[in-house]
Amino acid sequence: VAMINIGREAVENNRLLPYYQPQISMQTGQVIGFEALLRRRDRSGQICLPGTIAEAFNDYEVAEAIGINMLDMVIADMIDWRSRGLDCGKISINASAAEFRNRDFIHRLIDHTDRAGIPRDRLIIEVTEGVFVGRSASAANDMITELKQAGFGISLDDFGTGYASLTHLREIPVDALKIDRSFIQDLFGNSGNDSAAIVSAIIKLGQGLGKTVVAEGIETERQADFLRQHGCLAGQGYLFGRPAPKSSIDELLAGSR
Ligand code: G
Ligand code: G
Ligand code: NA
Ligand code: MN
Repeated sequence: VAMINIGREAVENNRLLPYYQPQISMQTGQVIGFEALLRRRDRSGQICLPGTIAEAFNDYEVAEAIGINMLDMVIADMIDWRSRGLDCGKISINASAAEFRNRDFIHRLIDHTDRAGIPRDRLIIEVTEGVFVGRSASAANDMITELKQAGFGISLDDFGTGYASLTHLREIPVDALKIDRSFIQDLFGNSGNDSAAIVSAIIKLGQGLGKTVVAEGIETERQADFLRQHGCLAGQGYLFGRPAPKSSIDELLAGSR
């Protein structure tokens, strides 16, 4: 009996969709882009809790199918925004380890963006360190280098929670570091002094390396103030906007035009 994979089922029934969360310039408060985040509808059309599809990524074939589906939808949305004269800025998409095992990934990205007439630097590929672990690590390094050479942006997600991240910073051409939200959320919490030291060090590290630093999971003005004072230029989090469906983003973009 074939195992039912909730991800495959969702792809086949067109029940996946991207939500978009704004990324903000911490200096001006302006939207500089969005992160596309995968969401799933249940049979009744309700949006399921994020995370209820996480285990689908354990099956590499399904993970790849989800990635293809997601890219199709995000590109279609970018085409629609452009056709309506709405500037969505840079769009970040999350890549899974499965996609890095297969060179179809880079071909697909180039094909989709070029056919849509979207400048490649409008798309940022977010990778976690999971991509660099295991047998295909050096292949993943090579593919990131190629993605960068092709003109796409590269962002290191959940920075600070993986391991050997500093080595990766020397080996792969990363444009941006995203400080993991656990550090931001603890800034004034139980080990706030430690988190503050870590956050300010990551910001300095990014500055020294000439990389954009994005703080994620910002929920309070107090956290935002700390980050601004320490020179963090970009932020993302509920304080600025929750992940939202395209229709809401349309309104946001039309309102700020
Ligand atoms: O918003 P949410 O709780 O669903 O995000 C949970 C995790 O899933 C995050 O780590 C995020 O990076 C990841 N994620 C969200 N969307 C995608 C996607 O389209 N592809 C992949 N591979 N991961 C995603
Ligand atoms: O790993 P990644 O950074 O892609 O994870 C993104 C996840 O973080 C998504 O599930 C998104 O819904 C969630 N998220 C975004 N902003 C906030 C926030 O301010 N607080 C919390 N708790 N989660 C957030
Ligand atoms: Na991400
Ligand atoms: Mn993250």
